[in-house]
Amino acid sequence: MDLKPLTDAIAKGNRAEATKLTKAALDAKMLPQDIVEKGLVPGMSIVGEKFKRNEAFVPEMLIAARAMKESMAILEPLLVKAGIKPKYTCVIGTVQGDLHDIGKNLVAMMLKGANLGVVDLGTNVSPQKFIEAAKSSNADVIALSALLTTTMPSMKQTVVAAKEAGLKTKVIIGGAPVTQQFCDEIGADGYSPDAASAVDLVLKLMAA
Ligand code: B1M
Repeated sequence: MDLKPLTDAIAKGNRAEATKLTKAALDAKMLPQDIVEKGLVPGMSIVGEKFKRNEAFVPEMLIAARAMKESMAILEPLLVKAGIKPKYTCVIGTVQGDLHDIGKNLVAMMLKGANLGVVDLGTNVSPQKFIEAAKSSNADVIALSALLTTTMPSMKQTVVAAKEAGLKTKVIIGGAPVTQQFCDEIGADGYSPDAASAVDLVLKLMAA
């Protein structure tokens, strides 16, 4: 079965069509992991690329992510049954003292859209909580979001805590006041300016 119409349905955020085509792909005996990798993920990539070029905005991403979520709800039990897990896991959260979560949620959605495992710790997350979650989920990446200049120091504290804990987990950072220069200053492993680029960054770090 050609998965291009499913990819297009995700990119357009057409939930009903995406659900129908996901079921049709299963009826056609396609493997759930192939439906995810070759049907759903490319749809989110299309939206992500448009977002980077300012051709799509937050609402379009939210709508596409919702369509992806509904298709994933059909596929997830089958993936679990088959013992298939995402290749990489990211722990994500907004740093201590900071309650902004709209950007962080977008990043989490794009990571899920790329079929990465996501442990979302929410907002106001202490360095210790990031480290504990990274250990318990055996995470490959810790992704930190901050929207306040006053909470950016918590990013540094988390980078230091990860090093002190001897974690091999990569720490990446983002959020409106965060820059590549700040990333270099605090010794984080990477910075991304937007949600779609966060996926590219994780995949680049994992490939290295
Ligand atoms: Co607040 N707020 N806010 N706020 N708020 C800002 C951030 C502010 C710039 C407004 C201003 O003064 N012009 C200012 C910060 C100034 C500064 O420090 N530089 C500010 C302030 C001061 C405050 C309070 C202190 C206000 C007060 O109480 N006096 C207070 C702090 C509360 C707290 O956190 N402790 C506060 C509260 C709030 C609300 C609760 C009312 C609400 C948050 C609701 C929520 O998130 N659930 C809120 C909002 C909505 C904003 C603005 C208006 C919008 C933020 C937003 O969601 N942007 C914001 C002003 C503005 O930006 N215009 C402002 C949309 C979002 C999609 O963008 O989060 O940047 P963003 O995410 C992007 C990228 O940055 C990137 O990807 C996303 C998508 O591309 N990204 C990552 C984000 N995280 C990433 C992580 C990564 C990678 C990329 O990991 C690797």
